[in-house]
Amino acid sequence: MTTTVELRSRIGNRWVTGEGAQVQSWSPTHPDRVIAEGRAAEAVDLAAAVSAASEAAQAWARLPAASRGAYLARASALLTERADAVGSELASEEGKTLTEGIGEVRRAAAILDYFSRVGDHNAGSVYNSPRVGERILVTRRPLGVIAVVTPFNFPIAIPAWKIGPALAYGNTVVWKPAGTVPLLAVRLAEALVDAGLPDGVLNLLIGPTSLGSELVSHPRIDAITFTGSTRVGRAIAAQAAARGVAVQAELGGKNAAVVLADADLDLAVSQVIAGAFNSSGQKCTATSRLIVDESIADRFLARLVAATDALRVGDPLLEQTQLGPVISDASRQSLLNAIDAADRSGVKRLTTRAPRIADRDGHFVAPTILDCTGTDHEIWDDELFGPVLAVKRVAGTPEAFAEANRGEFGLTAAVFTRNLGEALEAIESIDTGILHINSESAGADPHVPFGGAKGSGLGPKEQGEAAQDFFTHTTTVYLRGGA
Ligand code: UN1
Repeated sequence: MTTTVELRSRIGNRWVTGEGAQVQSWSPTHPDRVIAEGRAAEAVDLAAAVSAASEAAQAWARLPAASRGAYLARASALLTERADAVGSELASEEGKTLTEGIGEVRRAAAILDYFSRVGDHNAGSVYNSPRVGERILVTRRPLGVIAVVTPFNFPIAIPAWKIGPALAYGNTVVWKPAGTVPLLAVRLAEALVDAGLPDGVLNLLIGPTSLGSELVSHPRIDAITFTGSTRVGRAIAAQAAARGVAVQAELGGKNAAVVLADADLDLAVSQVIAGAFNSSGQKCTATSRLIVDESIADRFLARLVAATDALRVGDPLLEQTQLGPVISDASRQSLLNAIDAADRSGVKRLTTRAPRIADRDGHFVAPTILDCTGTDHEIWDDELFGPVLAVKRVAGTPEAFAEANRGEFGLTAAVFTRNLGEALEAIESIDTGILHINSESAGADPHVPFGGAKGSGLGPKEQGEAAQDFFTHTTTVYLRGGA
């Protein structure tokens, strides 16, 4: 991409140039290249956006759900039409490969398509009454104005799975996307605006992190949906609890892949590589810990390491590239520092390529596998958010599952086995929001719940029917005839 795109916020019925400082997004591949620029929204813009969302809320809530869904269906069709162009912008701005970028735009379209049809789903329930001539209905109402705060790593899919259900269930939205990926936010908002969404129903604020903090503490916000770090999510939740505002927070992960003695090793190699290194490991669902039975560890790790050393790292827009850069220089530095610190304390690097790729400007980190067996280094427990896989060898299934349960997180896990009994035991003993048996730890379908256990999440899960639990509240109606 050679031309710089102009960034604007969406407030009420207008695309506006913000009142704040100049902001840019930069290519993580060519860090001197500006992808998009404009002026940040400021306090006055935020106030205008919240007012616009409040004013639009009642009429939007009263529209038939099918009519609300029709806007989402049109936006989904527009995104599908634009998938190649927007996917390429995604790869340029965020750094995941072109295939992943286009795939993510299509995924966002599929998510909006799913939520376009929830008007046909169950909208409540009916109970018998202990009294004559009465029924009890449990109906659903929207919450009002939702603050949506989203991370950089899925710049269009995560916003789609928050904004889609927020709107489908009758809420209006003020959205603050990550400062590193504003262009993709504009592209999703454009699809919804071009679909004819009524004014004020979706508002987008381009700007720095501080703007997100102001948004979530605004007194006219009725609920907050957030994806990001456990630290920030808990701070938002604590503050929101003091004001009685509901929070849905998708937080960190340190997800294990467990390869048991009887696993299909070819399958496990390919799935662990996908889980650990797709999107350069920048997924809260990425495989960042590998727990492998010692009886097959040498064989398995030899294959895994060879395949990892062969991954092609480079410009995400080139077809042959399998791993792009990480999002920023700060992220690259902190990954390299963590690897160095592990190195110094006896953790063994199994991959042969040096993690630091010195001959390129971009924020590249080579995919790296570290053997932590017999050590107690924090790299086993801390979320790094990059292409780094920590390994431990264990003796048997109980030790493997105990190790998978270790630590503060519980977002996803993957278990590789051909034994149904072991698979059932995994379901019983691993405390996680998502469990994959014989597939990689990342990925999520729109029609089923997504979210974590333990420190990985707060509040109702996302997507599927679970989204209704967060984006609506119930009204219990004791219904009698008037006579
Ligand atoms: C996926 O695994 O495809 O931030 C989605 C994240 C998650 C989404 C993961 N909330 O990485």
